[in-house]
Amino acid sequence: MQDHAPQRQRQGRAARTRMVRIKVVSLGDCGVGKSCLIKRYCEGKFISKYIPTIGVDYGVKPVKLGDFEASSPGKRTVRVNLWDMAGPDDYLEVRNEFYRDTQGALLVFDVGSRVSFEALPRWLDEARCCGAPRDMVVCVVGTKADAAPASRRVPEQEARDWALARGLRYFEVSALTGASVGATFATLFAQVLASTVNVPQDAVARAECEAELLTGGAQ
Ligand SMILES: Nc1nc2c(ncn2[C@@H]2O[C@H](COP(=O)(O)OP(=O)(O)OP(=O)(O)O)[C@@H](O)[C@H]2O)c(=O)[nH]1
Ligand SMILES: [Mg+2]
Repeated sequence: MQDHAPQRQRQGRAARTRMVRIKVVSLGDCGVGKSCLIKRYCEGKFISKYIPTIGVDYGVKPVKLGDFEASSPGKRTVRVNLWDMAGPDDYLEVRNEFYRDTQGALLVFDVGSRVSFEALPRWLDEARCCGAPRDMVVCVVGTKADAAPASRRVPEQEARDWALARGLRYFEVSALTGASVGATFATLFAQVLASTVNVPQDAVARAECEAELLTGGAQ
């Protein structure tokens, strides 16, 4: 059947059908660096002053990833909806509203805080109890990797083993220097896309090695 809709309308419709949206949350104790990690990725900035998140912050980010390139004609656009959750217990009721339909999670601790590492199982439990899907992709992230070795409280190998034992990927990052921030997000997004919209595995592999695949602000 012939489509009589004006061209602009048809283009808008086509763009919408090519659009893929994914929902990602950040989890972890207060002060571990969730907001700084997201800010570094989205804006390429680092804020040294601690500004606790009140409840939850929201941002949306177009990304390009292998065959899924933002705004390029004929290719599919990925829009990532990022929900940055506050760590304190007081905000459980707020976080509770955001776990459903979540496809990806950054499970964050500070490599200089043993307590924040030991809290990780509780964060996974909270996500599951609050309705996060069973197949939600989780990346474990150790932050503040720039800190002096003497202040480290969680050896990298221990964190890597903890993640591996649960079938999860582990990244050690610094929002201060930007180290591994792009690769972390690229891997998470690629794994979510691979599990939800059949992105070829080679796109996942490329994303894992090439942080440059991401658009603006990524390091
Ligand atoms: N050196 C260093 N400091 C960091 C890094 N990431 C975060 N910080 C500092 O850690 C503090 C807390 O960072 P936030 O990102 O606000 O922590 P959060 O996890 O969002 O905390 P809540 O919102 O309270 O749950 C801030 O003073 C940051 O500057 C990092 O990679 N390196
Ligand atoms: Mg925060």
